[in-house]
Amino acid sequence: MTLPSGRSLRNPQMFVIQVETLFQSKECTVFYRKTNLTIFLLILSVLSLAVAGCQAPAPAAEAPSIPAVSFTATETGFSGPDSTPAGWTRVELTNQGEDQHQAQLFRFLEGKTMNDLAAALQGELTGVPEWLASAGGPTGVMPGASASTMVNLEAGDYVVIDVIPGPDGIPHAAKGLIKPFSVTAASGATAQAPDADLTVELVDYQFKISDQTVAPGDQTIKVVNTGTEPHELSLIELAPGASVQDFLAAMASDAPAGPPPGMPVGGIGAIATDSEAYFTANLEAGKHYGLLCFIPSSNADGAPHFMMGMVAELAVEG
Ligand SMILES: [Cu+2]
Repeated sequence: MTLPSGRSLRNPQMFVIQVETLFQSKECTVFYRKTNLTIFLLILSVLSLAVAGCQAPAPAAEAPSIPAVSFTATETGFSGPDSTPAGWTRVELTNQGEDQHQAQLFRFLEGKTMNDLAAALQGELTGVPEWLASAGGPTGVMPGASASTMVNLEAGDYVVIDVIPGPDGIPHAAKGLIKPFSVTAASGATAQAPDADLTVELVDYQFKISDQTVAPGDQTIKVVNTGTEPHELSLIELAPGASVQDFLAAMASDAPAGPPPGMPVGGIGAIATDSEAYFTANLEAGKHYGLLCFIPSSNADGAPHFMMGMVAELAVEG
């Protein structure tokens, strides 16, 4: 047993912490926190205890950081990996196209496949089919931008899809933004969920926000679906003085021409009932943001949830 090479003893407390992580046993560490004068002897005694067979359990492996899978969208398709191991995963989307894009993940249930999805997309969809589990992913990613979300992926067969309509009203999926993806069983320790600065609960049909105001800067937002339908959170940076209702009015088909008073700045695609996901938003001081859910409701002939009340606003301090 030797001291780790290159370690200085000028900061004994620091070294003790390192020793503690080497020998994670309460019996072995209980005498550590002594004064500087005795520290060296203590370290020696601890090391000799360890050499003498102190039954330290194997050090608890530090939870690994969240691994990333990165997709790139153009107007004709997605590029990116074909699979990833299960567990908490940072799903990133870089938009190299000319229109707004998303990378929505769905897991196939009931043995359904890409062929079933292709057939369903030919018909009139009034909601997410029950054989697709909504698994989140970045949404509302503008040209030239990137966004990431953190989702806890279960093993299975997935599709990465962009159902946002283009300027011609045709969903991007029909232009090629649809890609099979698989999640394999995890081997070894998996990452833990991140810490959140703000929690947004998705219910039928409302956003419940843990705080009505939030600090500026990078904020990690936890999104939990406690409703009975899949829900999403599309984050809109509102123009100064504009409300989220002003933004919605400008999106209506009979609205006067001109840019809407707000811009999508990310969020998280649809997640299933009783699931949670996270995304990081860079919020500007003093600005207001709109929260919208565009998911069509199977209970209302496909009416988007924002028309049923899934609209909220968040103010940033400063
Ligand atoms: Cu919704």
